[in-house]
Order: sequence, then C-alpha cells, then structure tokens
Amino acid sequence: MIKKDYVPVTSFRTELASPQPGRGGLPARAHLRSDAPRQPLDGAWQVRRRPDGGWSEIRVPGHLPLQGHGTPIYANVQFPFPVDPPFPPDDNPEFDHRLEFEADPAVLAHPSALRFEGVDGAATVRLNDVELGTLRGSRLTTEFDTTGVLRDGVNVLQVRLAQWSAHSYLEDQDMWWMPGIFRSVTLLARPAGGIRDVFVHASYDHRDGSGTLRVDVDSDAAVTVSVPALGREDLSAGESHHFRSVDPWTAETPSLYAVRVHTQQETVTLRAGFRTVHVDDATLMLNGRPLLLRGVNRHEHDPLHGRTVDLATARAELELMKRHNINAVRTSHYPPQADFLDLTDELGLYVMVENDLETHGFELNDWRGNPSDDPLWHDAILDRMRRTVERDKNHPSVLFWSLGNEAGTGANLDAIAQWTKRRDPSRPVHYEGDRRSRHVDVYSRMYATTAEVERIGAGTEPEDEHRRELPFLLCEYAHAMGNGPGGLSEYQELFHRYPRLAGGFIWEWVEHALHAGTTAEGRTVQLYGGDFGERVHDGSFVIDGLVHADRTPGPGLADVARVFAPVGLTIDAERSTVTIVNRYHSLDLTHLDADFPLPPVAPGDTVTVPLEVSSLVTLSLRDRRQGHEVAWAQHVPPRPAPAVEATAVPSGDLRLGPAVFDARTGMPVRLGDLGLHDVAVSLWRAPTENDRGQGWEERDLPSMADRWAAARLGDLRTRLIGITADGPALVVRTRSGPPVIDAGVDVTWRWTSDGDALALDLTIEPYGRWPCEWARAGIDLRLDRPTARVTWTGWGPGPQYPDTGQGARYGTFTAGRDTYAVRTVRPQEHGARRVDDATIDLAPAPENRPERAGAGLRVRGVDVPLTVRPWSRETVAATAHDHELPAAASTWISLDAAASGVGTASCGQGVLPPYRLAPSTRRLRVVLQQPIREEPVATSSYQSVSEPSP
Ligand code: IPT
Repeated sequence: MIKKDYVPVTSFRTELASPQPGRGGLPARAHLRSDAPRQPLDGAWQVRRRPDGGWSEIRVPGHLPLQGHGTPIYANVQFPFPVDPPFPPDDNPEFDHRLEFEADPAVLAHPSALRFEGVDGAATVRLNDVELGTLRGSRLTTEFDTTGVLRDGVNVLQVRLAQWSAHSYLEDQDMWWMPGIFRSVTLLARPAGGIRDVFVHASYDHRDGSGTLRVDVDSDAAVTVSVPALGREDLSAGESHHFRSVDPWTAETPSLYAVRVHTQQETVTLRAGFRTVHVDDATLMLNGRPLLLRGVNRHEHDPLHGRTVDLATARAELELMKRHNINAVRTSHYPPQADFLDLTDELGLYVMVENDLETHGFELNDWRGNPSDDPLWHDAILDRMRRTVERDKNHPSVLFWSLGNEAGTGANLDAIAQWTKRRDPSRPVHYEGDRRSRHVDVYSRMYATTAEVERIGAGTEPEDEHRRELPFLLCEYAHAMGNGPGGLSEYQELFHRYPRLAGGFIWEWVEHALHAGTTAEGRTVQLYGGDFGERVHDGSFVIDGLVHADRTPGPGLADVARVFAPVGLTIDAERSTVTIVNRYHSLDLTHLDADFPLPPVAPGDTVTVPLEVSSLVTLSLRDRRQGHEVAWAQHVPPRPAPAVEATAVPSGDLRLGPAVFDARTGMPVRLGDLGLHDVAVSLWRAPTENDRGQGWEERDLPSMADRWAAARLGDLRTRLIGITADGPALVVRTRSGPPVIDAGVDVTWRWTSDGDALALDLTIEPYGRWPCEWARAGIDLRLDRPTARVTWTGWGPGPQYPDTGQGARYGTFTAGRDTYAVRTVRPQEHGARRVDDATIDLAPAPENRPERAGAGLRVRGVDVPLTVRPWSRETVAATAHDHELPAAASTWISLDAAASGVGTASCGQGVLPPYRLAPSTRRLRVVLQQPIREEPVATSSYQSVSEPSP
C-alpha cells in the first residue's frame, strides 16, 4: 500500500531554493569494479504527479516526460523560467517515485550504500521512512549510507523529485530539460575492511619507455596491489613503482594493464594505462609527442530514451567514431554515464570530461547574479567539480578536466580550477569561458574563425605572456547543423600547419531529435524545440549533429572521416608520385593494408614515392585490425564535355530533334515523350540552417537567407526577349529578375541536337546592382512523375557543395529517391552531387501501367551539380519537419552552373570567401536525353523507396 506523504511540503519546497550542495551523501569516490555484492534497483517503479496524481508504473532509468509525465522543454541559452536566483518558479512539476524491493541478503550482510548515478532535477530520498538526504547535480553520482536502514525483507525507497530548483541555474546546458531518474540506481555492499576509493596514477616516460605506477588506496585494512601483466603481485599502495618497459596507452594503442587492489574483505580491479600528457613549448604533448585532437562533442541522446543511453549503444557510437577517424570526445556538457569511460579506455579515444555546470542564461542578463562569481554558490560548484573528478579519475582515456561550459567567469570557477590542479596535477584543466586563460592549462575557444585560428597558430594575435605559452584548441567548431558543416578542410589545414593548434571538437556528434511515432506513410516523426508547446524554446537548434538521433550517419560524417584521415595522400599526376604524410601520433603505417607499395613512414614524417598515374587512380589505406578505410586519394583525369553533333535543325514550329519548345516562354516542354515542366533559370536555394544563421565574421549583417529574402531571390520573374535560329542552334534569350529591384540576369539558352540528345549551352549574365550574393546559378525543371532512383557517374555517394563533400569520390553510384535527396529533420537545400552522367529513373504511373522503356531523364556534362527531389524549393523552404513533407508526386531537378558553399553560420563563421557566389557570368553545358533501355523499367522494385548502396 502507498504510504502517506513523508516530507512536509514546506521543507521540500524551501530546500529547492537552496544554493547549497545536496546533503547526506557519502564523500565522492570512483566507481570501482568490486567483488562486493550489489543489487541493481533498476526496473519498474511507481510514480505519481504531486500533489494528487494517481500512481502508475514507470521505467527506471528513464525520463518522466518521455513516459507520459509532463513534456520536454528544449531551450539553449535562455532559462525557461524567470532569472531570480536561487529561486525556482512555483510552477514546478513535482513527482513521487516509489520502489518496494526485497533486499538481497548478500548486500544486507554488510554495511551498505545506495548509489544514484543520475537524477535530473532536485530530489529527496527516503528509505524505509528514514530520510537519507538530497540529490543535487543531475548528471553526477550520489551515494548514501544505508547501513542500519536497509532491512531484511521488503524495503520502501521513495524519491520525491522537483524539476526546478536553485541548481537549475547551474544546469543550463543546450539540451532538453527532462526530469527523471535517468541513470541507474544500485545498492552496494560496503564491507568493513573493504576499499573505499582508489586513485591510480600511471605515467609514461617516452625517453626510455618506462612507466611509473602509484596506486593510492583509501582503506582501513591492509592492502595489496598487483599488476600481473608486469609480473608484480605485491606492490605497496601509495608508493611509486618504476617499470623499465611498458606499452604506453594512446588512442591508437590503447594498452591497458589490469590492476588488482585487494584486502581481506574486498577486491577491486581497475585498468591502468601508462601515459603522460603535458604542455611543451605551447604544444600539447602525449607521451612526448605532439597530440592532435580530431574530436567531437558528445551529448548523451537517444531519440526514445533521452539521456538514458545503454552501453551497447554507447559502444556502437564509439566504434562508429573510430571508423570515421575521430579520436577524441568532449563529454559536453556533463560527465557521461560512468561506464562510458571504460569503453573509451578500451577502444582508444581521448576524452575531455566536463563538469556538470553551465550558467549560460545569465549572459542574456549581462551576467548579473552569475553563480560562478557569487560566494553563495561556492560550495555547490566545488561539490560538482569534486564529484566529477573523483568519479572518473582512474581512466587513462581522460586527458583533460573541463570546469564546465559557458558559465561566465568568477571566483568559484577560479576556485575549482585550483582545486582540480591540486587534486590531479597530471591532467590539464580546460575551461573555454576563462577569456584570459588565467586558471587553465590550454587556451580554448569555440567557433573562432579560421582567420583568427590562423593568427593564434602563427602567434600573431596579441596575447599576454601566460597565454602565449598555452596550446590552443577549439572545444567547439564546425557546427554540424543541417547541410554542412562547410569549411572543415580549412580548419584541419591550420591544425596541420601550426604545432600550437591541438585540433578540437566538432559541434556536435548526435542530433537530439525526439521520435514520436510514424506517420501513415511510415515516416518517423522527429520533434524539436517548440513541438511540445513550449513557450520558451530554441526550435531546431538542437538538431545539429553529424549523426541523426538514431545514430544513422548524416553526410557530414563521411566528410569528417576524410578530413580527419591520419594519413595524408597526395597524388601528383605530372610527376607520377604520391606523397604520404603520417599524421598518426605514434603508429608507423605497418598496420595498414595498401593497394600500392607503401613504404614505412614514421609518425610525423613525409615520404614521396613513385606511382604510375595513367587514368583514374584510387589509392586506399585500410586498417588491418579494424578493417575500415583510414585514408584515400584519387586522381581523376580531366574529362571532355560531352559532344553532341548539331545535325538537327530547328523547325518553324519550335521543334529541335526530340524537343518541343513553347513559343510563349521559349522553354522546352517535351523531350521525346517526356514532358518537361517549369523550366526556368534559378538563383535561389531553400535556405539551409547555416544560411539562416549570421556568420560570426559579419555579425552586423543579416543572414544569407534574409539577404536572399530581402532581394526576393526566390521569386524571379522572366521575360522572353527572343527566339532565333542560329544555324543548327535554337537560341532563346530571356531576362529574369526579382520584383521591386532593377537587377537581374540576362540568360542565353543555346540548344542543339543530333536528333536524339538535346544539348544546352547556357550563359547567365548579371545586370544592374545586385544587393546580395547568389545561392546558385542554374536551371530548374520538373517531371510529373516521382523519382524511383538516380544512377550517376561522378562524385558520390554523398552530396557536395563547394566547401563540403570531402568524403565524396569519383565513381558510379545508385541511390533511391530519399537517399539522393538527403532528408533532414528540418527540410532544407541538400543533396547536390557533381555528375558527369546521371539517369533519373521515374516511378511508374499511378494507374500502375508499365511505363515505356526509358521513362526518365539522362543528364550529361562535366561536374554538373545535380539536385533531384520530390518537392519544389518553395515546399522545402516552407516545411518545418521532414514528416510534414508531402508524398512524392513529381520530380524537381536542378542543374547548376555554380553554387554557393554552405559554411557554418548556424553557429560560427559563414561561407569562406572562395566559396561565395558573387553575381558574375556563369556558364552551364549539359546534354539532356531520354535514357536508352532495352527492357522496360522493372516497376515492382520501384514501388517502395529502396536505398541501394553504391
Ligand atoms: C555553444 C554551446 O556551448 C553549445 O552547448 C551549443 O549550444 C552550441 O553553442 C550551439 O549549438 S554556445 C554558443 C552561444 C556559441
């Protein structure tokens, strides 16, 4: 039976406004793998909304709003409540949780502790009507002593939780607000004479290959420490032991040594990795060699379970990262579930563990009242840092401690920097918000432009002496939102050029869409800010990852893999050589399989070898151990533009070869029996998320999307100037421009044909004073059946814009309609491939009559950006969610003479100058024809959208 209320309302509520740390918890310590008994308390609990909701079942771990209790709120910087610290609003969802369980006699036989690994919100915990204490710090572990409270038979555990508290002011991370017991709850036997805590210190001396190990143990009993792999069973705790030769730990060589710490009552096992991270001459060094971070920011996110991410999923994420040459993770913006770090130790990734601290919303109030600089909050902030460091201090993969994210500056941050350095002098301290780098060991910034990063790398930026000695990293850059990130290569090139630049962490790994079932057409409903009726929210800004919420890769991931390649390969066709740069930290290249003679190359070295380069050459290096491709290069010889002999002559009724033209518009309306619709010149694209942002280098200007909107770039009106026959060519002249202004483009369409194919030589010439750069310069047309698939020779499989698509290579590919179009949670321009020869196969007619052979359109050219999708640009631009796009009924095709880059202005710099599209004369040469096929298109395989791999 459910007991009556156990805490007087006033005290629970009053305490929510306290800026003090939680109370009643045991001192913070590491999560240890122990042989002491433990009892998981995860599973079905009871929950009710206070004050008068009914009890129902809930899954623990889990978030309340994802199980029908309240709704998620997405807000980035802004607090969704009045900034009135330390007070939470009265409108504050409160819940009671309850679990009845039988205590495991094995646990009961000892003193015991109850561990909460993550409870989002502020909570008070009672066991068998005894108050154990309070939980504060949503992503941090708390343990309570349950000795003497835990009893034989049925126990009753109660957790009263409020969504908002004083601590909400410290937890303003850019993510969903979602209360709940979202990580595991466990009962632990804590044997008398057992091991309370362990701190493993393992360092590596690169000069002689030796290692030093010190294992500090907190125990009342006699302790023995053994490291069997080093042949030692008897190491004294608390003393340094020197080993003449050890295998160092790096992300490339994650060598771990089992360490066993033993008392009569308890044995714990850890895995030590010998490595030393330090700063030398403003360069970040690992084991005596410069370290380059090819990192991503990782939030914990699952589209159904929020920040409850099971370990199998976390492992799959890390393996996916490794396969894409990512070697580092910043656990933005809180410590991850504890076991995650076992995986990074084992798989080999460098980790920056970040404290659960962000007070960003104060920035919108000029940082008035920021807890980071108010003595009232000192203890709570120190408590968070302490719990972060104590929990994760034994992981070799953890190279840095980060004090938090976007918490301004202040004495409390200074204090936790000092505390951290004292507690763990072996790891650099990071905090981006320390604008003067007074208390940190690395100079860190977010989204600094490549121009500035270059100055920082070159040392030409004015800096004080202290900062000048620090290595530089970008804790966030290359905002991977929607179509993008553009401009990755430029950052990487700087990282390679200047030793001071230690690389950085792309923002971000995974999109935080929440899935809410499927539509009748079978599309997943993916939601973002505002979709839950939030009155304060930040819309789609939470959809900004290299992989989608279900962890399927977006196109940017292939580009990252290429840009992050640990081996540089440059083919010089003229000299018939390939230059190989080994950018591994410590591996030579003997672990790679190559399809060309690969000489040994020491880390950091460059070697040039002869290579026969006749026609198309693709070089590929694969990691023999993991089987994935780590680097590749291609030489693609120049290809001539397809020639069409102009043998047909235009007729008086405006026919040319297979084509029929409309006398009123001058545009082609038929190609054989294929209807061509809405052929027109076009300068616009459906704004990407990056087009909608203001570039950081030009913050005083409107976004590109707004500039285009102001110029009405998407609303060109066309006037036919004339149609003439010029020998075998039909020449159409048009003028197009947006309303209101006196600028536009003069377009010459020169058509020729050999009787079968139709060649277009198009010139777009600007006139007047253009108020903005263009998004594209090209043509659009529509076919009145949906696409079944696109097959092309050109670059693929992923899309390319001038500053993206580094992962695309030359070949022949096939993609289904959706894969070609590249669907994103929020619809936007996407999917252009540069093609030489592409065939767009159309789906059968609705009445299911088999189409005649060749239903579709073939396009030839050289490197022609081709976009194909089942919606018009206007529809794409006007639709807020992917699942709201109408079902495919037609095919919209764009062929470009030129396109603008995409940049990362959604958060960061805009399109770099070489990738911008200033109005100027552009030329497009393409050949259109109906595909020749012997067999009719097999209709059945086109019924559903298949996504064949290339
Ligand atoms: C920066 C935040 O640190 C990160 O959490 C995320 O919000 C990112 O921006 C954008 O997605 S802060 C921003 C004001 C630079």
